[in-house]
Amino acid sequence: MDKFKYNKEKKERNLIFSEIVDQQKAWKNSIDKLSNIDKKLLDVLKEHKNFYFIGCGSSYHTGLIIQFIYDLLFKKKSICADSSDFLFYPKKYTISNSSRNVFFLISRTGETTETLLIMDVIKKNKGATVALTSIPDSKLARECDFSVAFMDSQEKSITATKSMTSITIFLLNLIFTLSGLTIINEKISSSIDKYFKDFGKYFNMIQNIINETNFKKVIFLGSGPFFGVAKEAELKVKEMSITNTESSHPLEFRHGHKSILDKKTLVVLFLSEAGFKYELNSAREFKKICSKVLIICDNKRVKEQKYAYDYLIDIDLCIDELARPIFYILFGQLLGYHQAIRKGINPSFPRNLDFVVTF
Ligand code: F1P
Repeated sequence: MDKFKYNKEKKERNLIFSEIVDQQKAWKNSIDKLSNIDKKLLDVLKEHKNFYFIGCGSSYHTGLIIQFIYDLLFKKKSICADSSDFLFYPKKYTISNSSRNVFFLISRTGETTETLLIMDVIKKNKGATVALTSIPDSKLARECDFSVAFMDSQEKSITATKSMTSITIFLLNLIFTLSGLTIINEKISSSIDKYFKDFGKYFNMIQNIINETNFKKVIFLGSGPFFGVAKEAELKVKEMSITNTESSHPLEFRHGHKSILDKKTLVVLFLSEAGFKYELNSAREFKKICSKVLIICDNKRVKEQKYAYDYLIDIDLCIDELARPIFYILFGQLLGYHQAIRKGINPSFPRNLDFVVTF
């Protein structure tokens, strides 16, 4: 069978479906990793002066989410870069030459060329390197000072799903621990089973949305910590279903970009608390331009704002805004999955892509 084609008749569940469902177990194992972290690494992390989050593709999006939350909680600047930009412009990104720098190098495969190449650049700086990868014997894991391996998040699909969210939830827990907000970690852990109990509901809701309209474009909007979620959803739907996607901050999208909206466009808003009122008003505008609007939120007040959406998913966890991003990422994965199935494309093996991105 042509691995790029999805055989609807067989109604087989392809690889990536099981990897998406596996996230419930993988997230718990990820959180456990933090409680069993190498004592030497924990001391380095506690004594850190500057954090750097560097990676490519979905791994870069993890860095965007974590950087925003870290900077807000610690009231200081961390650095997030995609590996190629750090490689070409290291001076722009290295904020200080301190032995207390910590470079988190994020790579599901641990073999991505540009992420490996920056090791030489980083060695010219002081500081510790930490590999976050699903492959424990990868080149990156071998070359870094420390390595955290998310082995049960190893994937066979080219499209990264559970590997990205497992690393993200680990870093989220780490940041909340270092900032003394362990109560948020407890809420995250206690929410996982409740959240995945609704997986079937979410799976069917997204399937119905995708089957109702033959969307030609999907726009993902998110402010603050949700911008990285929007970028990840943009990539997942693009690579899984070969559909045109974009990501933006919600109000920024009104500055010219909204010209592309039409009846065949789905706008997905990952709603924040900070921008609540204005983001809903923007959604209302996009709905008026006859695009379909899906709002993902964790806020009961949204339901009555019927002018702002066509579809609403309230994850109903009543969780701190800074913990929500990890619970929003699934919806980009499910949109990509169902859009691919609708188009007869196998979401596990997108065309043009390789599992390991090397030169
Ligand atoms: C992983 C990655 C994925 C992306 C695509 C290509 O790179 O970029 O994030 O979705 O599947 O590979 P890495 O994390 O292994 O460096």
